[in-house]
Amino acid sequence: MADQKVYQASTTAPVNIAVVKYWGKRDAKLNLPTNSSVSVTLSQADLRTHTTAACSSSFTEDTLLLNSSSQDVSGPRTQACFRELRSLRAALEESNPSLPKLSTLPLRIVSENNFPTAAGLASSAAGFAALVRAIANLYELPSSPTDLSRIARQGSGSACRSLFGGYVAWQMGWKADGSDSVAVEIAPASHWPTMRALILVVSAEKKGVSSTSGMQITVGTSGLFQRRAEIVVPKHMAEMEKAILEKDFQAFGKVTMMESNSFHATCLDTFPPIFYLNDVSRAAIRVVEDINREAGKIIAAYTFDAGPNAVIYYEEKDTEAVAGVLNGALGNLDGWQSRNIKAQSTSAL
Ligand code: 2P0
Repeated sequence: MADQKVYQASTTAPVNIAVVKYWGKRDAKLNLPTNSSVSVTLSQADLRTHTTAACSSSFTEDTLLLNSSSQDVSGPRTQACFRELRSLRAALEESNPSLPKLSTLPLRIVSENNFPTAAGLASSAAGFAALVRAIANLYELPSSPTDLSRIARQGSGSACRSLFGGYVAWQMGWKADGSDSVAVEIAPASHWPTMRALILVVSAEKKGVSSTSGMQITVGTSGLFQRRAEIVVPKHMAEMEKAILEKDFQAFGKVTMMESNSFHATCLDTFPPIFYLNDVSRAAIRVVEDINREAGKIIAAYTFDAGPNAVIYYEEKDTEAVAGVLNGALGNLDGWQSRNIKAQSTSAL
């Protein structure tokens, strides 16, 4: 009788929120971006995907269960991740014939998010990062997080940044095969332990225009976009890395807000225009501006992704002046808090 043993490994990957935004692909198949980006990883205590990867000759086909619901694995992104990881395992098996032949066995992937779906957070980043690392652990691959980021990027661009905690850069790279388009750590979360994030849930509805299609319409139609990719982002990348290394919140906050504004300006400059911010989002921006005016310096920084929900960064010492005021102005705390880079959720609906 054939070996029907079930081999398995588990891991977690965190949610990341970009402070220099990825928007635009130069190669849609390999998910190669038109600009580099930087993200802050939120604490895994409350915001992470937990994934178990198993393989066995007793399984009949590759399967993926996300929050107990069966997902299609036949798409090119998931297939690219499976293919790359299997080929790395096959190379290991070839060089060490005593290893079990896992590379040919069907995979069973089970994933759970521990953050409320209602938070409206994009989960594809944590999802693909956890999927790739769980299979790499199952296959006992000697790959570094940066090696794995090259694979996770093919699942979803922003996923490459969730292979690290803390402050992470995705270097766009220049090569056509994408081998240099990888994530690297700028600093671990412990480098700036007082950083906090507040998530304002403006709407938990699914976004109207997906990131994948929205960014390609921007690339094809926006005149602002080219200037952003060639001039604005390289400047913001340098300023952001310096601000993080120097723990300079003034600089960090200014670049974070200008980046968000630049990204949403190119969305508006897309034809037809893409509107991700709504009236509540704009109200949140005004409250942050009031907070900073009152403080006489930048103590709060907003950023918005491909949807109306706000993420507000601030330092722990300013919790009352930032989170307290925002909660008072925009709604009731509905919250979850986490440890390192704290996340609180509040509903502004
Ligand atoms: C980011 N976003 O840097 C930017 C900011 C949204 C706005 O990465 O097509 O879901 O899977 O590579 O990674 C959303 O894009 O797109 C995103 P795909 P992804 O976080």
